[in-house]
Amino acid sequence: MQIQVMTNILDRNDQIAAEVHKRLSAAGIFVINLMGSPGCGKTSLLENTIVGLKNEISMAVIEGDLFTTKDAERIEQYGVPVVQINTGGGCHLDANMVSSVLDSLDLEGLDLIVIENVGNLVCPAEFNIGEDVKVTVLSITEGEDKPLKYPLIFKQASVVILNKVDLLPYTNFDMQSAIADITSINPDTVLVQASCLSGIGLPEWYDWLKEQIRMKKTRSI
Ligand SMILES: Nc1nc2c(ncn2[C@@H]2O[C@H](COP(=O)(O)OP(=O)(O)OP(=O)(O)O)[C@@H](O)[C@H]2O)c(=O)[nH]1
Ligand SMILES: [Mg+2]
Repeated sequence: MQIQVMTNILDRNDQIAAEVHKRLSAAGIFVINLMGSPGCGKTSLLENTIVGLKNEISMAVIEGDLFTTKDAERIEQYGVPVVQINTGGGCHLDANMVSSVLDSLDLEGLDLIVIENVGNLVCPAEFNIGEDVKVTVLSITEGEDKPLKYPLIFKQASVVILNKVDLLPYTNFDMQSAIADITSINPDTVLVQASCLSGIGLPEWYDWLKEQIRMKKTRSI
C-alpha cells in the first residue's frame, strides 16, 4: 500500500514537471536542477557563473532551502532575479513548488534558469522539477566514496562538478578513484574539476553551459 501511494505521488510530480518544462521550453529557456550535499558549493558555483557569464547570458535563479533566504540574499546582491522556495523542512524540491513560483519571474528574454535544490545527496535526485538537465556538485572534502554510496544523483547528472580542488593538497581525496566510479555509474556524464575559490576549471563549465543554451534556443525556434 505504501509503495502504491509513493508511485502515485511520483506520477503526479512527473506530470507537473512536464508542464513546467513545456512552459519554459516554449520560452526558449534552458533549465538546470542543481544538486549536491549541504555545503558542496552550489551557491558558490552560481555566484561564479553569474559573474563569469554576465555579459553573455540572461539568467534567473530559483533557490530551494529548508527555512532561510540566505542563498537568495547572496544571489540578489548580483542583481539577478531570484525567487525563494522554503520547503519548511522538506529535503527536496518538487515540481509543484517550482510551478507555483514561475509567475513571480519575468520569463521574457531569459536564457537560463538555475534551480538550486535543497542540499542533500539522496532525495532531490528522485524528483523531476521541470529541468532540461540535472547537474551534481561533489566537493572533494566529502570523500571519493560518495558516488558509489549515493549513485542515483550521479547517474542522473549530465554534468558532475568536482568542486574545491584547491583543497586537494590538504585531503586524501583519490581523484582517479572518484572519476572511475562516477564514469562507471554514468559513462555519459561530463566531469569538470573546478574550484569556486580559485576559478580553475570554471571556463570549461561556462563553455558547456553556453553550448547547451545555444542548442536550446535552436530547438525552440
Ligand atoms: N576552498 C573552497 N571553498 C569553497 C569552494 N566552493 C565553495 N566553498 C566554500 O564552501 C562553503 C559552502 O559553499 P556554498 O556555496 O554555500 O555551498 P552550498 O552547496 O550552496 O550549500 P547549501 O546551500 O547549504 O547546501 C562556503 O564557505 C564556500 O565559500 C571551493 O572551490 N574551494
Ligand atoms: Mg546554497
